This record gives sequence, structure tokens and C-alpha cells, in this order.
Amino acid sequence: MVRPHSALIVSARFYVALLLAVLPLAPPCLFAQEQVASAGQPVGGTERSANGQTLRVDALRPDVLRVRLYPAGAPAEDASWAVLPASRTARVDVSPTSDGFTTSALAVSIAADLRLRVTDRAGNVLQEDAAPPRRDGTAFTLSKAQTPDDHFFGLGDKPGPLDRVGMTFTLWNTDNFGWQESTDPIYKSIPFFLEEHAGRTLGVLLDNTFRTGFDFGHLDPKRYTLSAADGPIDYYLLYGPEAKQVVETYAWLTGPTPLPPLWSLGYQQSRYSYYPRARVEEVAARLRADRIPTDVIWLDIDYQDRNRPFTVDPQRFPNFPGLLHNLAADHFHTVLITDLHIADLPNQGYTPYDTGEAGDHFVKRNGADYVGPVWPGPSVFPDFTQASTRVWWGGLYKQFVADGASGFWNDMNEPAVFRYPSKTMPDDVQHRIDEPNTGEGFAKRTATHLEIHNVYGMENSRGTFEGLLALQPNVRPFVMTRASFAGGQRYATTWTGDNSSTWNHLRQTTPQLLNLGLSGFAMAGADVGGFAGSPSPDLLTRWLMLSAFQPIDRDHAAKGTRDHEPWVDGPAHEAIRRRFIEERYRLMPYLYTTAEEMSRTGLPILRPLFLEFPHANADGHPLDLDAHGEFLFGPHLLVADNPSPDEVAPYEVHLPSGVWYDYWTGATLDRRVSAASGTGALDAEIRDAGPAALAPLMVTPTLEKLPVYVRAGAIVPMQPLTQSTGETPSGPLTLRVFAPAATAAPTDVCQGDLYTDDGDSYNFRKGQYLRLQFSCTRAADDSLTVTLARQTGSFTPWWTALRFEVVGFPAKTAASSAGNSLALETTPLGVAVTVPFPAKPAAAATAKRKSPAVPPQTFSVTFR
Ligand code: NBV
Repeated sequence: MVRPHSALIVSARFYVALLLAVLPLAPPCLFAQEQVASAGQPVGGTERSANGQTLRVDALRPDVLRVRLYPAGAPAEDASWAVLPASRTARVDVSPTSDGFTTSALAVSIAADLRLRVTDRAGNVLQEDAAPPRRDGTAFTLSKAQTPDDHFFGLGDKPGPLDRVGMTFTLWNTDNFGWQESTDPIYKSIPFFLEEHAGRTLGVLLDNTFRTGFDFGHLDPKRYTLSAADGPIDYYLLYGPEAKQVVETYAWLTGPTPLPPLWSLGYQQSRYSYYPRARVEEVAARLRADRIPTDVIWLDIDYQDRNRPFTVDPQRFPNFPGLLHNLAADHFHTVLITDLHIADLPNQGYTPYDTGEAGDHFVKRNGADYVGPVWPGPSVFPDFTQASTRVWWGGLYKQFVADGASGFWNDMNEPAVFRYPSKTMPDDVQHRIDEPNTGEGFAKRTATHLEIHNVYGMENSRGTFEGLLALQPNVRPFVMTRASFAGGQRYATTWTGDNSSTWNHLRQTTPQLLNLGLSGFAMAGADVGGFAGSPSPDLLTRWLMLSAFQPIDRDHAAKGTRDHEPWVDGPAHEAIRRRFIEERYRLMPYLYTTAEEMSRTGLPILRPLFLEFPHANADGHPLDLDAHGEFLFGPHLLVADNPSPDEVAPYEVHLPSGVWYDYWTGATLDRRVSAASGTGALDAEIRDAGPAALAPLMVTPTLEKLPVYVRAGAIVPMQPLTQSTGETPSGPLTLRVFAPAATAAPTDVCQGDLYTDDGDSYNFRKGQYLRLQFSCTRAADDSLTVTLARQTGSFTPWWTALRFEVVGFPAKTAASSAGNSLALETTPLGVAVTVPFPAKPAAAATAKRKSPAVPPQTFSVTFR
């Protein structure tokens, strides 16, 4: 029942006077609003009260809303672990309406019973409450209307199909060794999803750290629900209309994945565990001897002394710094596992325990340190919700950093605790939140583990990331975490935990990594070959082929399983595996450029097709979402793995409209021209339906082939093969130009970027990077001109020549630049010319500039 005095108060600047007039009657929460307004801040939002509840909606940007519901007069703490403080407190002015407000992008209305409705400015419903918000004690449920053509993506690492429609999920970080497709929950809680409906996408972040539930029409196909056991009703709505915009906006809200060190994009060799030292050296030597390009060796828990974090077993690993030094000399980076459980060893000279205890850094139960069993035996657990504890934790890395370790691995941080059926610490463990000056907005207070559980792993990885930065301020930290929460991408990369060596798990990696990328975790991987169990030779080969096109390419295996290294199944398998890892290294400039875009925009490295081609289907919708094996690796490459990788039957590949190339052969796949120029019924149908109606390609799977396609007009930067990213390539940087179709309109995009820098420092922030932007056009006389359109940054790259290789432009005989003819080279895929870089600067230009390392230039190469 709506209380008779319930008031709708709309806040916009010109309403402040009115607000001040009614203040004596207003509930206390309005004071906060008035104070914000009088401080001269633009305020934008509205609130309405009924049944003792207040619903408050704020516009952070025209396309971003924050929605909170709380007992009238008692707003919940304005705080967040997930959302960046500057975004959480941003406001734009809104225009009040009779039951809400509008922004330039959205219209918000709140019914008398507090049902919320959000539309775009044309009146298309983006989200509408199917029922008023429901509270049951501390719990709540929000019900939103769902229609039959709704699709849902995101929610982090949850297994299952890419589209989450019809499914239900629980978010509660759980160590689920050997999880299967239907297992829920697993390691991470990322309460963010995208809802796509009729070409319009809305992002939803439920900012609640307790155990939450998401039901996408499983219980009732007419509604999807967001629920939590406790905690605030506090959620954000991010409008597109395109999914790409929503993903970028989510990065604005929670921060993008930072630019990773270049070496972390190389191939990585791991196992639980490589020991002793001689085995590590043997694996490293074999990788080099067999010419398997590799950048990283991982050391799992057995390098430690009796599983005690921040120790080294002196018997198994004598002269540990010497080992790391030797590996580094051979261009291997070493990543060390550092679990968060600290062995409970009072008075035994174990520094992590002693210093942690002295600083009162461990979580409590019944007034004493909580002790639970994990790998080292009885263990205590740092309270990562105290800023000072994270500083102490970060300092523990000092010796390993000095020893030469390059990156760190935070495992078991759900946190996993042995022997309890819950696999974690008891609900009543106490955390003592203490976040002075960090901007999250939390008051100093205690919180039970129920509230902190889902952010514990994220704050663990934050302590690691920030600690490494404090130790080496000009080195980009590399941290990989198993558990995390929304926003955790700011601190760590991740992987999908303890998967299995089965074909279904190989298939599962694509939707899982795609959904992780859509949920902010753009730097992610899955244990290559599968963790639990032993892969067949074919499975391991296929896995190593696919992972060459995934953000993190790390081969890892459980104890007691068979060896996983690329050479284990004989020369024929090894040759295929090597060929794909080599291709990843050739594509390193493209991959690094994509990673840099990710760090600026939040766009993932692995992209579902609808992110780049939202209207690729004849009906204006994205392509068939059932095409499970397909994804984009960066903006230009489309990988089309077998959606049932253990089956031998031909499978369909759906390509968006336009001309595509076979990446491996350079063959043109013009579905539009070839199919529609025929006289059959299908051809007529395609002609009638226009260019978007494309027949799928049929691919017959073979062990050694992975279909990869490139869109016409793409310019893909590539480099000569090296055995690691630490090795300087010899030869030119190649720009592989996949020629636009002869029929391409001048407005068709033909472009490619290249970004490079030193690969591991922050000097790029001071301008020490190089960004080249290329474009190309195909003229009426059938010449093709490739132009270096823009160059920024002052970094001197490793190459001194650019090689332009044109694919799909047959029988060309001449090339020129600035009137000078260039020698044409025939390549397996087309023709190429090489020009010096930088081109000799004009004398006048050089005189004006203060000797920049690489003079900015533009030039063109024309092929006829
Ligand atoms: O540290 C050992 C393993 C690790 O290899 C794996 O990747 C983690 O997910 N760890 C789990 C603990 C034990 C797993 C059985």
C-alpha cells in the first residue's frame, strides 16, 4: 500500500529551491541530496517512497543509472568494492517527468508501488519490474520482465552455453575441483550480465557481495530475477544500445584490465608441480631444443618448504635465485604460486606468520585468530579488507621479486579450507573492514564472512598487485587469481580453475572465456590440456591449437596425470602444436595491439561475434548464437572451431556478410558473390534477401586444421618468428593487408592499428610508445593504396623496415611509394614490398623537432 504522504522528489538543479522549501517535511535521506546540491555538484536522480521503502535512481551518465532501495530514512552505506569511486559518485543533470526523469539516452519511471521501468528515448522498454521488489527478512528478490527473444551473457566464469537464458546461477566463490558443465557455483562471483533484446543491450551490475542468485527465466520464462541473501539492493544499469558500448561502459564503471606485460602473452608451461630444480631446467631446455616458443615457466606449490607460502624448499631448489636468473638469461619468466593461507606457526621463525601476527592481520573467530586446515596444515588467513593488511601482504613479495620472479599466482583464495563441507571458512568469521582514504566508502566496521566471502579473493589479488607496484613502481605486475569479484580485473588475470581433460571441457573453454571477457576479465585462460585427468594425444593437440588464439595460453596439469608438454606424443603431434604456438608468436604485434585496446576501452581480446557484428543476420539480429565454436580473436580474426570437437561430421561456419579470407591460405570466401550469382533457388533467395543472408560454410574437421578467417579490409601486423617475446625479431614488421573487395565502397572500413612499447614498464604513460594507424583504399583503376595515416608516440621499435604484404589482390606487377617504384616480392599469400622505417625525415621537419626517436610521418604504398 502506498502511504498517502509518499512523495516523488525529482532532483535537478532548478528543483533544488523546491527541495529546500519542502526539507522540513522530508525524510532524513533528502538532506544528503540537498547537501550534494548546495556543494555545487550537478545532481541527477529521483526517489520515491512507499511502504517504508525508498527507491532512489541516480544518473551517473546519460546512459548509466544507479538504483538503490532501502528502508525510508535509512539509506545503506554508499560504498563498493567493485565500482570505481569516481564513477560511483558521478552524476549528470536529468529532466524531471511526472513519475521520474529523462536523460538524453534514457527515461526512468517509478510506479506508486516502486516498480521501476527504464526505456530508451524512443520508448523501447529496456528493463521493467515484473513485480515490486520483495524482501524476506534480510533477503530480497528483484523480478524483471523477460520476453521470449531475450538473451543473457556474462556472469564471469560460470560454465554452460554462451547464452545464459533459461538457466539459474548462484554466486558464491567455491573451490570446485573437477567442475563440470552443470556445476554451479565455481570460483568467481561476477554479478554483471548483459541482456540483449531486439538489438538493444542493457548491462546490469548487482553490487552486492553476499550470496546472490540469478534466474534468467528458468523458474518462470516471463521473468528474470536477481536475489541476495542479505546486503544492499544496489544495482547499476548500463545502456548500449550495442553490446560493445555496454562492455566499454562497464570498464568505465569498474575499471579496465590493465596493459599486461608483453611476456604474459607468450606461451606458458606449467604443471602441478615441476620439481626438483633439475626437472624445471630439463623442461626449459627441451622447450628451447625443440623450438617451442615459450615465455613462462610456472612453479606450483612443491617448490615451497612444506607448502608454506613465501618459503623455498632448500633441498629440492638449492640456489633458487640462481635458477630464476638462469631461466631469465634464456628468456624465460618465472611465475610463482603464493597461496594466501599462512601456516599457523607461532614462535618458529616463520616470518609471514610472525609479522602478520605482530600487525594483527589475521581474520578472527570468537575473539581469536581463526585457524583452518589447508596445504601447510593449520593456517591463519589475512584480513584483506584492511588496507594495512594488504600493504603488509604486498611486502611479503620483496624477496621473491629480488630473486627474479616475474609474476605471482594467487590460488585457493575463495578461500578454500579443507575438511568443512562448505569448502570454506565458517560464516561467522569476522573481518574488520578498515579502508581509510581508499575511496570505496566503507565505514570502519566488522563484517561477517558472509559479506566478505565473495570479495576475499579479489582483495587478496589487490594486495598482491598493489604490493608489487610498491616494490617496483615502473614494472607492470602480473598476477593471476582464481577467485574474484566484479572489478577484480583491475588487479589480476584469471583462469577457469580445475577443468578436466575431456573434449567437452575443450569445447567449454570458448563460451567460458567469452563470458569472462564480457564480464571484464579480458585476460583469462583455461588450463590447456585440462587439469584433472590425462588428455589423449589428439585432445592435447587440439587444445594447444585453440589456445594459441586465447588471451592466456598456459598448459597446466594436475598431480598424477600424464605429461602434457608439447613434445610428449611424438614428432607428428609436436609439429602441429609447434606450428600453432609459432603462429601466436607471429601474431604477437596484433595480439599486443589488441591487449592495448583492451586496457584503454575494456574490450576483450576474445569477442563473441555479436560484439563486432551486432546486425550480421538478415533480420538485423546478431548471427546464430548456437555457433558455439566461433569467436573473434581481436577485431579481425574469426576462429571457427568445431562446436563438437570430438565429432568428425562436417560442421557449419557462419560468417558475417561481406568478403572473408581464409587466414591460412589467403583464399577469398565471397559468399555473397559466389552464392548469389548462381541460378539456384537458394541463390535467388540470397539475392532477394540482400547481402546479409549468407549460406554457412561447411567445414570437414581434420586433426591439424583450425579454421581461421579474416575480414576483407583488415590490416594485421605480424612479426618474424622468435622463440620468446624477449628475443628481438630479425627482419621487418609485416602489415598483412587483406584487400578490400573490388566492389568495396570507399566508406568500407579498411584499416589496422599497431601499438608497441617496451613491453613491461609504464614509460608508455610518458609518451614512450608507438602507435601506427593504417588505412587502405581500392581505387576504380583497381590499384590498392595502403597509407600510414597517423603516427603517435616516441618509442623506437625493434624494426627498421615495414613490409606491406597484400593478400587477395591477384597478379600485381608494380608497387610504388611517393613516385618511386618498389621491388615486388611474391609471397605464399600474395605480394609484398618493404620500405625503410622510419622513412628519412625531411630536413626542415627534423630541424623543428627536438630529435624524437621516431619522426612522425605519413606515406603510402600503391600496388597496381
Ligand atoms: O596448487 C595446486 C593446485 C593448482 O595446480 C591448481 O591450478 C589450482 O586450481 N591447486 C588448485 C590446489 C590443489 C588442487 C587439487
